[in-house]
Order: sequence, then C-alpha cells, then structure tokens
Amino acid sequence: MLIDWSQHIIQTKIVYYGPAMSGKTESIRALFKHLNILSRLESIETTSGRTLFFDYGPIELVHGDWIIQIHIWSATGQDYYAETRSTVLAGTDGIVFVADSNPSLIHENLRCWEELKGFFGPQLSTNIPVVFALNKRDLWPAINQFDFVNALELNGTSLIFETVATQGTFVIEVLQEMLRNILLGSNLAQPKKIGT
Ligand SMILES: Nc1nc2c(ncn2[C@@H]2O[C@H](COP(=O)(O)OP(=O)(O)OP(=O)(O)O)[C@@H](O)[C@H]2O)c(=O)[nH]1
Ligand SMILES: [Mg+2]
Repeated sequence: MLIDWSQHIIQTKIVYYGPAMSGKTESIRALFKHLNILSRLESIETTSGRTLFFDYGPIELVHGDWIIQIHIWSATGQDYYAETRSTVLAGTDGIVFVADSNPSLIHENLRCWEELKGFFGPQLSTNIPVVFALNKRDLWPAINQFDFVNALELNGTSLIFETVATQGTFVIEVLQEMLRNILLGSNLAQPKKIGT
C-alpha cells in the first residue's frame, strides 16, 4: 500500500483469487457495475470468455479528506495458466478468496487455498487480510459454512460472506470488509461509504 501523506492519497491493491469458474470475474464485474464504472474494467479473456491472465480495474473513493485508489485484480483459476497467478499476486494488500459453494468442488477450493498459502506461507491470514466469498449460493447443493471452514482448516475468526456474484449479492460488503481490514492495519480510519 502506498500512502501519500501530503496529497492524502492511498493506493491499495486487492486480488480476487480462487479455483477455476468460482466467479472471480463475475464478482468484479458486479462490483464495477454497481459503481457504474463497468467500462473501466479490463479483462484479458480466451475466446470462450475464460480469464486468460487477469481482470483489472481501478476504483476511487473518497473518505473524509482522503482519496483511496483501489486497484482490483483477478487471477485466472485455470491451471493451464497457473504460473501467471504469482505475478498477479505480487504486492497485493488483500485477497478476496472466491470459493465455489458446490460441495463436490471442495477439493478444488482446498487445493487453491493450499496453493495460496504456498505463495505467502502458513501465516497468510495474519500477514495479509483475506476475506472469503462463498459464491454461487443460488445453486443447490451449497456447502454450509461449518463444513467449508473445517475443510480448509480455517480458524473461527475467518471473514466469510455468502455471495451470488451474478446477482451482485454481498459483493459490495466483501469489498468493504476487505478495505476495513487493509486500512485498520494502516492506522487510518475505516471507510464508511463506497462511491466514485
Ligand atoms: N448461478 C451462478 N452462476 C455464477 C455465479 N458466479 C459466477 N457464475 C457463473 O459461473 C461461470 C464462471 O464465472 P467466472 O466469473 O467467469 O469465473 P472465474 O472464477 O472468473 O473463472 P476463471 O477466470 O476461468 O478462473 C460463469 O458462467 C458465471 O456467470 C453465481 O453466484 N451464481
Ligand atoms: Mg475469471
């Protein structure tokens, strides 16, 4: 995170991470759509609409006399492009882990979580805030939070939101929680309102 104390500008980077097709791009799209800045989102996709390398878009919000510039990225979940993921993660201040709620995909979620811990070490959540978006809650069956926490061996303080990216459900709340955690670590006050 970059803090310019003279201009009162904070720059921060957030990466949406998770297994293939869990809804990372859809979550970011819902976010930018909600903020009416969808045109700012750049996606590098395959011809079939899968993320080839990343999605990227900037969000700017005002909090008091501070300007917060948030750089939002998503990594591709496809293993074919796995080596691009560490590049996208470089220098991130926070991670939104977008998990698929389908119980049959719990091993994909776990594998991806282990991969992430492999990049940052077992102390990942202590060093970098992680917010979980347990996505696709509109589909059945959907894993319950208790089983999800157990399978990934998360602790009881993990921040988990049940999202439906295609409907924009809880995607703003996920970002707010992420920002709150990033900014708390920087000793700056919490943002209360998201806007452009
Ligand atoms: N029903 C439902 N479908 C969803 C939801 N979120 C995403 N999808 C669909 O799931 C598919 C994959 O979503 P993406 O956002 O492209 O997934 P991704 O995680 O970016 O995938 P990769 O970039 O390939 O790793 C798309 O068809 C989405 O429309 C959700 O909450 N509910
Ligand atoms: Mg994607």
